[in-house]
Amino acid sequence: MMTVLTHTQASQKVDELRKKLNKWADDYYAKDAPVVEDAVYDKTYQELVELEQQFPDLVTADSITQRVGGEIKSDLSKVEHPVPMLSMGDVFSKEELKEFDDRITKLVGHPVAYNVELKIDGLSLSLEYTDGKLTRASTRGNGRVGEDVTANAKFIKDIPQTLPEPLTTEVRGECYMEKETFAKLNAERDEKGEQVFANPRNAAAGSLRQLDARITKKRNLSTFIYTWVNPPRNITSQHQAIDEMNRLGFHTNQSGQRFESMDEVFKFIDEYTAKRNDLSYGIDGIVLKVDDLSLQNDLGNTVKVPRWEIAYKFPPEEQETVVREIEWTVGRTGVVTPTAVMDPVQLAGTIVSRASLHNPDYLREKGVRIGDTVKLHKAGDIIPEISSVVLSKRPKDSKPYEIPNVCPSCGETLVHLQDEVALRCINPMCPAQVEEGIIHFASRGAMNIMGLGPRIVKQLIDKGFVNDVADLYHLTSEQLGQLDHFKDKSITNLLSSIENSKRNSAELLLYGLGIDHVGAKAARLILEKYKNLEKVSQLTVPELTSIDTIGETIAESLTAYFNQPSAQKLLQELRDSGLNMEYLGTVEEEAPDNFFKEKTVVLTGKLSDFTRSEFTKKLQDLGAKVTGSISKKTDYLIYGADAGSKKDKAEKLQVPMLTEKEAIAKIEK
Ligand code: 1X8
Repeated sequence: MMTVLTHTQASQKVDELRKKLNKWADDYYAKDAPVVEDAVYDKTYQELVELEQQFPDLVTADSITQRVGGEIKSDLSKVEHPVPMLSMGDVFSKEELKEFDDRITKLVGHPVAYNVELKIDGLSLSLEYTDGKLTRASTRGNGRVGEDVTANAKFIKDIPQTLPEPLTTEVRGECYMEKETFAKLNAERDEKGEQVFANPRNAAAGSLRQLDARITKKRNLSTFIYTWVNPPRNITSQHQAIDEMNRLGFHTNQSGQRFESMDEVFKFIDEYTAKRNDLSYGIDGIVLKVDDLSLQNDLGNTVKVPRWEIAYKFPPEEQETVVREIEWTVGRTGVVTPTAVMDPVQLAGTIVSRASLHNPDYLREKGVRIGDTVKLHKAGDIIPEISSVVLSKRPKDSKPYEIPNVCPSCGETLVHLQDEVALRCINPMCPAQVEEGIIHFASRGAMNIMGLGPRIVKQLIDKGFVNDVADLYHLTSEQLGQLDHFKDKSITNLLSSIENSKRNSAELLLYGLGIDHVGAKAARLILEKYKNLEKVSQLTVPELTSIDTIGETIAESLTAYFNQPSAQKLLQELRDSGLNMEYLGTVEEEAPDNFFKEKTVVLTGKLSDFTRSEFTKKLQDLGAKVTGSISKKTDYLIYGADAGSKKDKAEKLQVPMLTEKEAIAKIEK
């Protein structure tokens, strides 16, 4: 459906689309951390292209449609590409692919042969050789200027460092990470509590674009080389170029084929649409290239992309399956969360049988019923999510799903607290909550009791040894000896880690109590000010909110918690067991000497080189205090474009001012 927009509406819409796309492109290119699926990006981009075609006067030079790839923002040095690295036009259906072929046939005057290759899901890489030696490797960047990754490329095993002949030449291809390597890397990162990569492409980008090439070395990257920028004269076709590059020692993909008819091309597409999950590397489509190099040359480029090649992109991965059950689990704070349990299906490389339904509102909105066939996809390529119910497949006898009104663990009535979408069990003795609460208490960041993980906690509760966190401090080696596979060494280790935890600074204990809204940071701020946990347990809301950044929500939750006699009793038991109640102070790492150290700084206006939060973080790391409003205490105002009232106020108060560029110069000095 096409809606007709007025010029004003179109202008607003164009602005809105550009804003979104710029943000996404930045997440994708500069931070290697996409927030939307490619399909969503592509669809939004297409919408912008169409609007700009409809209203050509709205096209601006800086529109994202006028750029090749993303802008680059990184610490790696920049290199100019002798021949620009163009991106490629893309289509999403066989019809559009047929139109591409019709266009080519018409331009050339007769049907042509295509070399059809797999589109590798990685990042483009250029390799330059001088007299047969690898002298430069670079990423695409914005197409004209890329990033220098020469040092990194030395650590990619399948890139030849020297060629068998002293050629001075440039080849291009895709740098990628094998699916298995990616899975291992993410498992390791998860284990260490590091953020996992969203997909193999981001892992490859994050591993290649490293100032410290030793990191690249550890990541086991691979390449497929598919373009010869300046092939010798005897090479006259793309398929020959691939064969010859392979002979020179480059890793080339052997699945490509030369076809003379579109029917064969479509068969190839069907074959790989079915096979793509079985490959050891990710592909996101098929590339069609006019095989004859002199025809390629005749066809040339449009402003943005070559006329002689096009990518067909696979539809986003989606699967149908049947919902068999909706399971409810109780979290530490009593929030009860529904999960759909489905017949297992293969989805984008893994077998999936569960998807979170988040909360009752979400469940109602999706309208999922037991027995429903649903469409499943992966959000951010990783998290299984139900896209929709296939209503045409709903069983005749199906009934609307009824949200439970009692806790699946303790049977108490569930409630909606004011303004919350979540459903909660508010029974503090609820076994599921107790279990989650103890796991949290022992976790890293809280009391950090090594060896007290979920499996052990469950057994301790099931055997009746532990009913609350105070009981942990009465455990005996005789009791621990009754746990599965628990031997002498584990027993002494666990007992000594429990013993050691008694000496923790009190903010860890406060955080460990798992009071709703009282996170690690709030706990630290509160103890920093009031020093003693027993004192904290007696504080009033106004006393708590007098602390900068402690708001009503936290203060009310904390006072409500300690107003319960059971909480006071627990605290007393913990003290009687010898737990430290004092704030022992955390050792803050001191920032090195620099211009902004211990200065109070305000940011205003539109920044161009960083986001507001990046810039704030940078300044904080240098020991500056970044605040929101100008006062006489402000040392500097840093301003970007279109700065408004804050700049006026700073002028009035004669607060020194720096432009964004000046501030960056001071940081970098
Ligand atoms: C990008 C890619 C190309 C090929 C494979 N994978 C890619 N990601 C290929 O030519 N076989 S070409 C290309 C581009 O020109 N931007």
